[in-house]
Amino acid sequence: MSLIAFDPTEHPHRRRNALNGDWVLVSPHRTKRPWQGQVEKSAPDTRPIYDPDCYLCPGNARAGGKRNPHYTSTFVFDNDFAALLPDGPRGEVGVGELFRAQAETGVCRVICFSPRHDLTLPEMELGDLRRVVDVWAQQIEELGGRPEIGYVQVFENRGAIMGSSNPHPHGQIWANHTVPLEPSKEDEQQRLYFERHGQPLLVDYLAQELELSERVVIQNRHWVVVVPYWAVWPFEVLLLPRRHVIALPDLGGDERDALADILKRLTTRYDNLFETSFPYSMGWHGQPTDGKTHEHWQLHAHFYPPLLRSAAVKKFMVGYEMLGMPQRDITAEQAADRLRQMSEVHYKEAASAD
Ligand code: H2U
Ligand code: ZN
Repeated sequence: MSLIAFDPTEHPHRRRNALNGDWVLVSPHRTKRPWQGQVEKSAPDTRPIYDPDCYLCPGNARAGGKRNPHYTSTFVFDNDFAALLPDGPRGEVGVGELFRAQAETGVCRVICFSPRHDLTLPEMELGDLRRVVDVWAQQIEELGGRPEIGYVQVFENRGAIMGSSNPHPHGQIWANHTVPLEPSKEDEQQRLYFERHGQPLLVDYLAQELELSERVVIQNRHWVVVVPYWAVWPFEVLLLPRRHVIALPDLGGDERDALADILKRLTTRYDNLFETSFPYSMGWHGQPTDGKTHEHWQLHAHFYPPLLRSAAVKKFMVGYEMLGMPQRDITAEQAADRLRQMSEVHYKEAASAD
């Protein structure tokens, strides 16, 4: 046994994700090792306002053959290559205990955030971002209101390295009968915490993060962005409402405006980090849509960006992470500090003002 006191800024340790019960290995000493990899500059982003070959631009034909309307704001359509189908049979087959399968049904949709092919969330106007928030809420309400839909997952894949098929600003919705793995793990942890403390886990968590303030990145009147204590991805963040909100459709008008503001500020900081269109997968988690009220739930969004040191250096979940557990070198506190130092003027705008 070492006689030196444990210092989480120096010594390898593991942190527990209170929200899903997983653990992450943190190795702060490794950020001191020299980096000799190549640092590449990303190619400048020179997309046109309208691309005649884009499947998502207004008026264009999609891959499935249908044609988009000449939309001027947001546009939602059923995914032409949906992973879930609405009218399937229900049932379970099992050959003994080891070979089980359950039929799954659902709906997949695509949301175009803007008719403009060249924009990304940080480059959109606040009023247009507010419309995206309203569409998210309206879709969760509509799909979640169906008796056969138990969970509505809203998400965005941004950037080719996250598997986004198209640079046109868009997100997705997958709504299915059962609650998917990640929200169901969060449901369990939040339920257990609520049973023990009579308070939602994330409401208590945010109060403590605000008090400590070392992992808080930005905040406004209704929202706070933190790098969670248990972050796995280098610049992962959790976006939380200040008030107890169970589901996104419950947000009031002023909360939605404030959400547009914090989304723009966060994604601008992300882009400024490596002067690149910062890739990530983001998504919303709120209560299941089984018609019951789940008081233990607190609405939140996760942002999982893979970039580590530059536009070219990505974190991969390989080796020990696949076989053992996730691991990070830069600590959550260091990442929050880097994000706090970023400007809220988008680098492209700053360059054009020069
Ligand atoms: P991603 O960029 O996150 O992969 O989302 C794009 C989705 O859009 C993808 O699921 C769908 C793909 O199936 N899509 C259509 O439904 N129609 C098209 O014409 C192109 C892409
Ligand atoms: Zn387009």
